[in-house]
Amino acid sequence: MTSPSANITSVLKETRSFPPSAEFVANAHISGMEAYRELWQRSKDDPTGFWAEQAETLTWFEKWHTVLEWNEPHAKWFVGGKLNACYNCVDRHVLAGRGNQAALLFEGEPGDTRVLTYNDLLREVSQFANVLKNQGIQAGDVVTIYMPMIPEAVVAMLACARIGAMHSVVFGGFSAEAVADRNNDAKSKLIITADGGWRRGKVIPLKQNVDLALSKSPTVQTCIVYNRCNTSVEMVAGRDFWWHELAAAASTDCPAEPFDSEHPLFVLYTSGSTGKPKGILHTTAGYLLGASRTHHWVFDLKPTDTYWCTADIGWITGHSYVVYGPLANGATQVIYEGAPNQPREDRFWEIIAKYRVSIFYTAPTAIRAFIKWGDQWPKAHDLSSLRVLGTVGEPINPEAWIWYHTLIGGGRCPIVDTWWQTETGAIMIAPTPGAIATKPGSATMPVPGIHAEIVDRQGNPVGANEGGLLVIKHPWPSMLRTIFGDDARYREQYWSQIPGAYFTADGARRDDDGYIWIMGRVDDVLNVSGHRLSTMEVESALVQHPKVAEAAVVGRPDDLKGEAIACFVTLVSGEQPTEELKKELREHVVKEIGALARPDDIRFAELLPKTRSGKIMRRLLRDIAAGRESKGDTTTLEDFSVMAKLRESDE
Ligand code: 6R9
Repeated sequence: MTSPSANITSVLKETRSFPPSAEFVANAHISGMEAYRELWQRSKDDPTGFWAEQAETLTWFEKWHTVLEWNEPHAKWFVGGKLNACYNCVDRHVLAGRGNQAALLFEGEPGDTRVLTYNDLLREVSQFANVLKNQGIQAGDVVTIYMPMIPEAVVAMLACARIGAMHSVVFGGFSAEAVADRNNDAKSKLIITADGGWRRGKVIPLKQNVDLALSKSPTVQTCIVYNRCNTSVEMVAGRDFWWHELAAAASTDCPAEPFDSEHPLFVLYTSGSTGKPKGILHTTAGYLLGASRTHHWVFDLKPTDTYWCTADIGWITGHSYVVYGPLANGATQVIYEGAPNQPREDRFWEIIAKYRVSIFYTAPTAIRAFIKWGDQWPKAHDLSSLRVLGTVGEPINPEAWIWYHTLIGGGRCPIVDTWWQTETGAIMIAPTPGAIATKPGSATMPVPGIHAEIVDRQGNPVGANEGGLLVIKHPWPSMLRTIFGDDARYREQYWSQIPGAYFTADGARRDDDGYIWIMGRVDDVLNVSGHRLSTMEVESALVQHPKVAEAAVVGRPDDLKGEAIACFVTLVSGEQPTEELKKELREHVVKEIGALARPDDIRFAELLPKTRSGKIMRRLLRDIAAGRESKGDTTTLEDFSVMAKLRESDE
């Protein structure tokens, strides 16, 4: 881990403040600052009492007897309770007479559309749950989902939840190697995919990747393929089955079974500071409660809203704010399959106008791309239906915030900048928009139930405006329960760094008004276009190439992506540094991890800067990659000429 101060420099002084309109406040679920403070204080004074009240918003088959059993670092929430996450997301809305309400308004990239009501969702999910059962899937089994953003991806997740199987969703942009690694780590039994998915007018060949992955995934016995693009794929007899054929033979009746509150709901892999992604494990009741309550508070969802979160279900944002949060709350939401610039740069604005979207949730990296594409695109559309805008995934720079506020929000929509992590399961720090005035670039204050602090390495709170480490002081329902198959790593990474607190690995500061400003990771995790990627993952992909001796990977500031991937590579003796080889190495990383990890810069070096004890001095490499002078201490550097040579080796 680097020291926090290495990452936490140049803090922008941003003083503008944007209070919600009186009308917004009057109609908000949490209306006014007093109401927020009262609710938050109540949650701090009596966390279990507070969460027990909140848990009444879920539908239980059996009520819990103990709200929280906490044996640090292991939490059990709502012990003794029984429920079904899928029932909460689907059945209960149908039973309440809302079966004809649209749940999913699907827009495919080529322009095809479908509407699934809650009735439709119940039928499709029940039928597919029976398909899984017919393939021998039981409660506790792991099922991999590697699909495009189509309604069947949501159906597949909910079908797993219905029968108590854990899903492990792998983002469609990951490579076959990455799919195989995740299959093997989770010991997945079955994989659900599609022939392909549409992206920028082309078909991403998902099934082809699965074929490669399955040659290295001995635990996976079955593959179910949804026909999305009508492309020809190879079907292995006895292993591969068409979704539509299995579904046609399955009953649509599959009652939701009761599961314990702590029954595992899913595992989702994310990058940590080592080369091996971590399987973050979430369980049923606490996760569902966190996702649904934060969705209610932060997006201020009303029955009249049309909600759209642009995240892919391959990320935690897709899990919590496309599937579990909005569906538990009975939302009507848009899901869109493809790229924001297909066929043109106004696809998102066209969709917002077409469906009269009122709540829109996206990432700063997308906003920066929209800015680059030009104001004419949003200006050509009627965006007057919007009333709340959200961002997630990385810090949003004030310029992008103001553009979003003005061009997209017409100056009237609160922007909820939501800070959270795969591990936290749900939004932790964000404005409740009818209460907290927003400031561009600040995620503002913790949501009710969350006790966030900024501390030094010893765990002592730091003063106002001092940079420190962001920690969470009390367990919360949607927190990860462990790292799948590696509880020691769970304890070590999250609960051993700072005494008595969950360590987020983010730096932050609090200003004089008590607003929290997130300052980025303090570990070796990159944030590339809002995607988490560990420098070690890219390094280990590079050194797997036979011509590479050693590699060091660092982040370089990038206007569009937030961070770009800069690689320093030394070659085995006898190999020549050529442009061809750079290309080859880029493709090699794409093959090992996926296109999202494609290196931006590759520099060949004779040597990497190391300390006398042999540690690569990444801080210096970061300076070189960014084209900066190195200001910090270089006295521990073993060989000074290395730096001069590296500076000459410009990309
Ligand atoms: C939800 C999600 C988590 C990391 C997190 C932090 C960064 C997320 C942010 C933000 C500043 C925000 N991050 N939201 N930084 N402001 N609003 O993104 O989960 O993929 O696990 O990434 O992303 O560094 O630690 P995940």
